[in-house]
Amino acid sequence: MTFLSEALNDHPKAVRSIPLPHSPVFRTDEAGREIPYHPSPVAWAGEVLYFLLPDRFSDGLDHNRPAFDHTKPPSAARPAGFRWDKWAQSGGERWQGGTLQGIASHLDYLSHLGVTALWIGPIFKQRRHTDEYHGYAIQNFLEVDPHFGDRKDLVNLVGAAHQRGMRVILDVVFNHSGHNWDYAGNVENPSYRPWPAYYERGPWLNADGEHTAAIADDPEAGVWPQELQRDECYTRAGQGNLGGEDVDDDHAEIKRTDFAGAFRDFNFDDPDTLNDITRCFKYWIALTDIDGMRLDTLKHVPKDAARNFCGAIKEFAANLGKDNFFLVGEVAGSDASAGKYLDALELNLNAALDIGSSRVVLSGVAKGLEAPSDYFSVMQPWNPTLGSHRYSAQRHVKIVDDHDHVCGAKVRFSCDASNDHQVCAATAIQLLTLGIPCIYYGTEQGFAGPEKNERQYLPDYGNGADKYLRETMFGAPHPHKHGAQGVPPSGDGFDIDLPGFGAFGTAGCHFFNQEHPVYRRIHDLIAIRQSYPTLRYGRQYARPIRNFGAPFTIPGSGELIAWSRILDEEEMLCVVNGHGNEARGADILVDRALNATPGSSFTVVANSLQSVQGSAYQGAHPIGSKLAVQMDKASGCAFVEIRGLGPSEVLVLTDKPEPAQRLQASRPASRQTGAQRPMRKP
Ligand SMILES: [Ca+2]
Repeated sequence: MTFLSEALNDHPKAVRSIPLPHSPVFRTDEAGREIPYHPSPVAWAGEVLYFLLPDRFSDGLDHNRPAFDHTKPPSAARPAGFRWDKWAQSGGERWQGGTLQGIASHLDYLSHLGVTALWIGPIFKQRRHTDEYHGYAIQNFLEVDPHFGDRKDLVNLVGAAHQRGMRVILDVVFNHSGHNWDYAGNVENPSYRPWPAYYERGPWLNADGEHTAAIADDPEAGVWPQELQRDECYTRAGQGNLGGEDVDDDHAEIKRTDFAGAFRDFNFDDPDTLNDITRCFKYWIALTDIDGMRLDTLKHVPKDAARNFCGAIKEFAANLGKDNFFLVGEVAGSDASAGKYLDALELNLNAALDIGSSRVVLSGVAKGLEAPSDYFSVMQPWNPTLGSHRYSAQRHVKIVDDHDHVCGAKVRFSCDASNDHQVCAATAIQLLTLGIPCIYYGTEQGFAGPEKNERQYLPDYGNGADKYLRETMFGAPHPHKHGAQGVPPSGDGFDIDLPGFGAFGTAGCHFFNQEHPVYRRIHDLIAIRQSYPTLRYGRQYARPIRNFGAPFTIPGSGELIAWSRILDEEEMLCVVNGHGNEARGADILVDRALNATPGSSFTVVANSLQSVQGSAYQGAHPIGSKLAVQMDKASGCAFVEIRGLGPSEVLVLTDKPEPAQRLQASRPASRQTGAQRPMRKP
């Protein structure tokens, strides 16, 4: 018997008594053959991540609903009697109904887009009486939340993803638990007590959120597994300030405070607590065969505890045959804090999410509001010496949008964008510069948020509410009822007084449209990234441009954004029009040493407008066209002439045009069968 077959139907109450495997055998098939755990990729720098919130992605029933027609105003897709305030209430306060089976039902949609790894928001069990649809308030660390399905659904989802060449990264929380108890005197959030002071724990919360002295054997009361029911597991320092940058002090307020929402901080001065919580997450690796984890709120975990957690997880995974198990950390607040954790945890942590100022700068550059040099200077420290690009390319997961926007306004990139595909300019920078790209669900459908004239009905719009980053893809007609009344399977009722939280203020229509112009552009940009190692592993150089014979310089905002990736003897030139309303052109500097031979040229291998228009494309620089490398006699610079690139459009060129078969040969077999629109060849 394998661990999987024994554990799938078990509901453990204690984590120490689970006989975790140390064998690389995941399961045995019907014939008794041993099937190994899924191996790790050689390099995560070659992956394309896609982040989704399981409550907001799909309930598996969207094939029964109409697709949203993006060529018509969203008002055409609003149910009768629609009210913005009720739509906003639905999005902020209710589970919408997404499931693990729903995610599985759209793996082909994701595979066709080019996604190679799914990052799934937390799927662990939340308190029944609350509506913590985001999943970051765990009540039972060894159960799947019933809103999402069960552990068999999760195992099946990971297996189905692996069959398509996709990996799965689970979002895990080990800084805190949910709001599972109150402080002595029935106080929910006492003010912060600095180290070493703390409070006494008060009553547990039962299934209805009422106080109870004992958990007894009630799986809905308090917290599970039982090892986490000891008082010493919790810091019990009350509610303090989550901000500040004293990330080096393991007893600083930002490490010890409960998290917003009365989520109780774990006390890692107690070594058993770290061992027990680590073992909970080893269990999920063994059970589900996942490929990596995204570590929530890592900045609030002491660095020693974080290093030990990551080391223990990596050792456990390596024993199962996952020798490059992926761990990416959320270190909120600043790029400097993220760098400190990367340095302190060394190779126990693969990467940090770029959610600090670099995310905001990337958006500004892509919208033509900031100079390209602002973004390339963010990456400059990654590339101080030849070879450091290899380090940087795998240590940063790049974000355009996510579910939190801990820095910047809490609205998606496409909100107030200049055109319907401007997000592709940002995604191109994300996909084609150093680092691991991560696309947030809905980006490929141009999710934006309510229009200006609609925001008057949304009193908390732009006011720090996360919900406007968390619309549903699947078009729930209605959300679940509040609390326990809405928990499947016994209380799977829907609240017909509220509309579902569909994108653009809609309900009842889905957004899985593979012909959407943003989806088609991103599809082709991912395909070109995956076809050329140079775009994944090459060195990176911001490229100066010039117009009308002026000196070459890195331009200001709203001009062409250009950079080269160089791998061995190949140079690839990436060009994005940073202007959202006007076409742009320029001479762009290229590498003279690589392209000095008379007759050298660059060949266009991706053209984002052609991705949408196909054979009808009549614009400049079609795929397959060549640009001669020219020499500027005065400066000695080599350059190419780019002209007439449309607003927010993207070009990719190479000086080593390859035989067409290279594009197919470099793509996994499963991707070829999933692709409905063949890659256009140079
Ligand atoms: Ca903490």
